[in-house]
Amino acid sequence: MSDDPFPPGFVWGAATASYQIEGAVGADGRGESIWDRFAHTPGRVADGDTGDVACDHYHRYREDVALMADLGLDAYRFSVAWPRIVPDGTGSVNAAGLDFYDRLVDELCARGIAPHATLYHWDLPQALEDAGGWPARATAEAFARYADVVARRIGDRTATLATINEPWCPSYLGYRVGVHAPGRTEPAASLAAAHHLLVAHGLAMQAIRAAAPGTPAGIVLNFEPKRPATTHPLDLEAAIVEHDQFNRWFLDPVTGLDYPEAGARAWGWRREEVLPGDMALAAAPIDFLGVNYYTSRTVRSPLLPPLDDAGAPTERTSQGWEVHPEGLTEALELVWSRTGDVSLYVTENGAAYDAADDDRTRDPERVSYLRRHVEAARTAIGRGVPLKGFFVWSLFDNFEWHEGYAHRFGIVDVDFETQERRVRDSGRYWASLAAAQRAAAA
Ligand code: IFM
Repeated sequence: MSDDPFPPGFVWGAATASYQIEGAVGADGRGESIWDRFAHTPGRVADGDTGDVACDHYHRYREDVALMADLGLDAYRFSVAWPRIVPDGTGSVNAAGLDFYDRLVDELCARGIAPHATLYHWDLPQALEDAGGWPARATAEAFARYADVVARRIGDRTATLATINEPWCPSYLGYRVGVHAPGRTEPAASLAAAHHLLVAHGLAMQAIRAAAPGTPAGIVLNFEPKRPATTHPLDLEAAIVEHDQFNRWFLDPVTGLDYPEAGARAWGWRREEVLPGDMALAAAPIDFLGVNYYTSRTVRSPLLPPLDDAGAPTERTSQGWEVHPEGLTEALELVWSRTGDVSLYVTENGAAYDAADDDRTRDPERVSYLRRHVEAARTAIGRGVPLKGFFVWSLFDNFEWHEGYAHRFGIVDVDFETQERRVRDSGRYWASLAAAQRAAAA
């Protein structure tokens, strides 16, 4: 591995999201979110887990920021819970909710940690879902108002503001496959949701520009390079369709291109919800694009007999996700091909591994995973990618959506009985990497 320093000013951070860590779901006027409803519906989340308490970060944010300072993080990426700010999605603004993020941002700034806020990391107010959810255009309009409120309050102190995190997940997993909230399995609604998430992004960009003109604003997308299983033309075709539907579906419109053709054709999409002006809205100029990367996927055409890959020597995390560090370089180069000089961040990268019974802070696999992905990011920079920072997912073990608390992503171990936090070896690795890189750049 190379010892070359990353570019001066490169940001080393850690990321979390509101519903995954905050808990305090009934505190201070917060409204119900689709994840509250979903998690409390029997059979939806493994072991009946919910985010009711999670890491109790809402009450412990001061200690948590102190821990970030101990780790020497340059930056912290968090998300704002929409139902804390506008509890029913469209009605009055909840001052106590805004106050919480105001205090959090102040605490971070006081400790010299740059706050990077995301406005939507999937906790839609339930009242908006009851009115149609993301398949309804009105949800995008409600989001713009919420973006304005948040940007006005904290945008003066945030290092960046991202509109939406991984729109593929709420649209595809939430409305097509139904494993995420709101648990709907409606293909047409899923495509409408995907489009309205981009409309919401565009409207929110306008709101942020007006309310916090000096704050870099952008969006966060997830990427998963697709490899055809064989050179059979049907495998090649299947990989292209998945690449379009996953990697290009949001990236292309955000960067001024149309929805990718092969993916749209395979979905039989009729574009009925695309109104004049929408594509220009989706392509609002951005200051940065966040890249979330975890894994790559080998694609086999459903028209060919399945391949028996049992026993293949593929390295996987405890969730079964393939470990493929080169895929991060590929994802960054793909994005760069569309974004040019726009700043990129790795806004999420990390892995779930089971904690050892004897010592929950020993996590050699996670250290190795992170080291190799940091190298992959370095390779991308060497090829010219304007990468400005790297946020590990996640600062804490947390609520991993429909998989509950079974999978641990934290560089800090959380005991969910006692709320004790203990820094793992990966946390120490991240701290020493950040410190060494800062020293080298000084
Ligand atoms: O936990 C999630 C996060 O909320 C979004 N990106 C992927 C992570 C791991 O699954």
